[in-house]
Amino acid sequence: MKGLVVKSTGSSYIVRLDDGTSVECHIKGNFRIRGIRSTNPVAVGDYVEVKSQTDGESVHWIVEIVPRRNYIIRRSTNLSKESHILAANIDQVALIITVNHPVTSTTFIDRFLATCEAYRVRAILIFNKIDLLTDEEQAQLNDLRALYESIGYQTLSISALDLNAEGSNARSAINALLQGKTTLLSGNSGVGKSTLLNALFGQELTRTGKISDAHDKGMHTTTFSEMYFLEDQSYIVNRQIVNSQPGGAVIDTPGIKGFGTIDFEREEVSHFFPEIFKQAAECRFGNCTHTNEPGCSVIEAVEHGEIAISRYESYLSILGDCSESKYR
Ligand SMILES: Nc1nc2c(ncn2[C@@H]2O[C@H](COP(=O)(O)OP(=O)(O)OP(=O)(O)O)[C@@H](O)[C@H]2O)c(=O)[nH]1
Ligand SMILES: [Mg+2]
Ligand SMILES: [Zn+2]
Repeated sequence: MKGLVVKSTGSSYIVRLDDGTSVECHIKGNFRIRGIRSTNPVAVGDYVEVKSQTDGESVHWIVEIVPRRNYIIRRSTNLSKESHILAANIDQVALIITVNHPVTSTTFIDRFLATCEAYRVRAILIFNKIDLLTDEEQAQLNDLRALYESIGYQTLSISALDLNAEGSNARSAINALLQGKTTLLSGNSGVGKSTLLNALFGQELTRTGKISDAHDKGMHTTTFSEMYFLEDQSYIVNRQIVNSQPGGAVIDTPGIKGFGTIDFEREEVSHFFPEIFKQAAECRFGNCTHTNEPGCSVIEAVEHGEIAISRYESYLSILGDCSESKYR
């Protein structure tokens, strides 16, 4: 029977079968997918074929993965050869970012976004914990939002803790983003992914953790990936149903540290930075790497402030990965 992988702990998987029941499944040791070398051959969001052995104690095995519509994959660190599939068959990624407590670096954001571009998955930037911002951090947030909006990414700022408070516009903005879609929540540890999930559902579906006092970092509270289903929502105003929205699904995942890009060719990295790609059309040489070529129009745009330095530095850091992997 076929079913949807809704939870992955690394050693076992919960699959929601097409008949509505859920079973815990394992995979055989030699189960590998051609072409992808990852620590987890099966990911949340995968649609799979399950074989069950039911005489005596029942045992369930995932024996096949239905070809994926898409997936997002990352390397745990730049030097690691191991890669990890964050989720499969998703409509979009909501990257949760905090300007502080903890600090999300622009390198991390840009590596994540470049990966989404590479796998052609839409990414939305959700800046969380705005209730904690100092004036200076608020200004930083405004700059970041303006930067990413100018490149074409949708951004939102919220306080997950106050999401359901009276007068919060964030709730309806988030509902609109999520309805009818499968959304992967990702970001550094401690940015509030699980807090947002709980707020969306109005109950403690999953554990949240403290930020460490010493390092102002999250403590990797969520250790597995799980998909949660939003119910169809109907609002009743004056005894009339005014809006009926199709449900959607949200996948909470463990926080991640570095974001190593994988399998990018040097020549294609600029394709994953939309504003650099656009500018690159003006370069004199077709094979310009935009690193030190005289008269490079990308470098000029950086010098004139038309391309953000932080974005250009992220671009260079990914190019660095590419040459590193050649020598390994
Ligand atoms: N002040 C404030 N605190 C928040 C907000 N959102 C989350 N937090 C706090 O941040 C801490 C970490 O939140 P989590 O939801 O566990 O973070 P996470 O992203 O799921 O972390 P991992 O599971 O480790 O990846 C908790 O103490 C939350 O209460 C917010 O909007 N404002
Ligand atoms: Mg969490
Ligand atoms: Zn160039």
